[in-house]
Amino acid sequence: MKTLRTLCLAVLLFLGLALTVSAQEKTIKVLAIGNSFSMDAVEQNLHELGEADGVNIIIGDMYIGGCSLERHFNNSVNNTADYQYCKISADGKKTYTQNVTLETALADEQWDIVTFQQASHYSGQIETYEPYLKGLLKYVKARVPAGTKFFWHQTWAYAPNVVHDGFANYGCSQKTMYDAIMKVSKKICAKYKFSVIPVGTAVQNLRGSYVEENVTRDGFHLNHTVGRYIAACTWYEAITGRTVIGNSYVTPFVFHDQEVAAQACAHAAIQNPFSTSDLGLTRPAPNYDEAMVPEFTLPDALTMQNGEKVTSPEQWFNQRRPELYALFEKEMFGRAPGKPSEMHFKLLKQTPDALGGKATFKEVGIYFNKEESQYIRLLVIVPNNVQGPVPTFLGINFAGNMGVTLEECVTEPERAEYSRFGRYTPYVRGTNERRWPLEDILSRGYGLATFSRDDVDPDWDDSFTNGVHKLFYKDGKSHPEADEWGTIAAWAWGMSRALDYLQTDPDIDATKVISIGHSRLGKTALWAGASDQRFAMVVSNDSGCGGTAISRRAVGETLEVINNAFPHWFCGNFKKYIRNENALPFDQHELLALIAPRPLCVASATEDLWADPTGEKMASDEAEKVYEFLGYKDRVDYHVREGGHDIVAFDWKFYMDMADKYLKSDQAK
Ligand code: GTR
Repeated sequence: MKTLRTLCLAVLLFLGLALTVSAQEKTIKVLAIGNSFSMDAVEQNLHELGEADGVNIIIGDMYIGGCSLERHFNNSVNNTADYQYCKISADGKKTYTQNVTLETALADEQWDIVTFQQASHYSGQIETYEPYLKGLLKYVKARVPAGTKFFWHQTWAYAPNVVHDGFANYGCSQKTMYDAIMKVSKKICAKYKFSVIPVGTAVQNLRGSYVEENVTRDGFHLNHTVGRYIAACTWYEAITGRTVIGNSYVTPFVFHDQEVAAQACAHAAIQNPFSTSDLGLTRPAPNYDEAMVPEFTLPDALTMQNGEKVTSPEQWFNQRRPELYALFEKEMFGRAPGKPSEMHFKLLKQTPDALGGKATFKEVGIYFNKEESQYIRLLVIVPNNVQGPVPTFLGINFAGNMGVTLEECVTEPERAEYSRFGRYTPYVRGTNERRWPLEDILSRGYGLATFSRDDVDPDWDDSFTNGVHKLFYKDGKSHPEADEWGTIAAWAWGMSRALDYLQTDPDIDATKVISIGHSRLGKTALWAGASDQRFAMVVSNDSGCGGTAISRRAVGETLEVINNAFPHWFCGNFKKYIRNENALPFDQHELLALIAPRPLCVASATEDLWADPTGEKMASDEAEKVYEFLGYKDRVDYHVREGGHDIVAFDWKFYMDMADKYLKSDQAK
């Protein structure tokens, strides 16, 4: 597979060089008559790609949100001053002018190229084009130099779970939408002799690569990282005739693997604009063969970075632990802010006689700001037959609070509420019930608190525009820095905010709250436990790569695969370790050691090879050595269940036994 990929890149590089040789250095002036899709494509990266390649690009973008050809045409007829005009001048300076007419923008420069496009949801519907495009083109032609060329900006298909009414035009199918856009853009280009800027195909090529669906921020707009980058790459090749492959412009927050894929996919789209190309840029096949595990030396948890041995528990707690924690924070998960000063809680709903009278269900709003625009809806469930505050499991859920139980009283979010998440898959009541054996939990005297990961940060690479991150941007920034929090750190931060609330709830014994999670949320439970020592115990179920599996083994899921498939989970710095695990200043056993001396449960499943059970066991054994060094025996419990990737009552029994042992007596203190 690797060889195939190298071969593909070599061929592409050759084609690219062939173009480069014949290209002339010059200034190109391009005006887009567009909407938010042209904003995604030309208002960043494009000028910089040119600069890195010796081409000066002057850019104008005429923007009205969602603007269709019909509206552009009407604006031309009425000379309507409705546009935001973004201008990027020769020196790269960007200015925005409001209330501009098409006439003004067309007269602003001697444009070499003017581009047209249709509103994305109409792009594949030919009946929406005329007579508007014809009229608009006529209007533009009368106002630009005779030599001006006209290009068609091909828009792209939506993500499968987009919240956009226009997706229904294509039966809510990405493939149908893509095919329709291709058919129509081909027709339009032939009819008007437009050159095409095939961003729709470039994006679709990218979706077929290891970048997968990590292209849009809300299902239709491109994310600010690789999404916008590939659009600019495509524009660059289309308007300059020069290759983008190997272009040295490094855009912030797009990492090397993404750059390589984006350049190759844009380049292939130029060669083949109306259908996708298979570039062989797929995920590498996983290794499950012990004989193929690379040789490595595990970093010793009990040796300081300067080589000094840790000789006492004090030295662990005062020096080594803080040092290790800081390394994980900086290189893997990213630094999170503290408790927001405007945070407040509200009891939204209380059902005292749920589950046939066995439990009280509460839903609590944990609001992060005064405006209450961002909040966790925490579901708190406590047994009714127990006197006084109860020890409680706190874990994030995958499928919404209503997915945890069939109990009707749990609120179903309205569509508007989902919309704040952007893309969504509607929750289904009780869909994950088997993962939360409520009757067992309650009958053993435990409470359960849970919330949806969407509340803190929806789980896709939206370039940190839709979750809590935006509440904390300072100094004009709009993206976390390389050492600042990714999505897992944000979820863990959310766990701490939920614990802040639990500390105020008289039904909960907040000194006995257990951080629990399965899979990606098991990684989260570990980081929450490492970052917040108020958690009395930690449970990591089938957490695998980036959780309890040793990264250096590279069995099943690797750092290469996880960072490409989920670029948002870890911080920017973590990308340095892709195919470079030996450079990591730690490995995952040391993350587990950060939990010490609090009780820790780790679980694997026999068929969950993707999570590398052997590596998970190795990490817990290694972590146990630290516990023993600190004087605590039997506080790391590892079990492996028959079966696949899941968390079921069988696993919970281990967790509750462990909690009974340590939290129901006073040994945890
Ligand atoms: C997989 C991912 C794993 C694991 C899992 C999950 O696709 O590769 O790291 O976290 O998802 O969360 O279910």
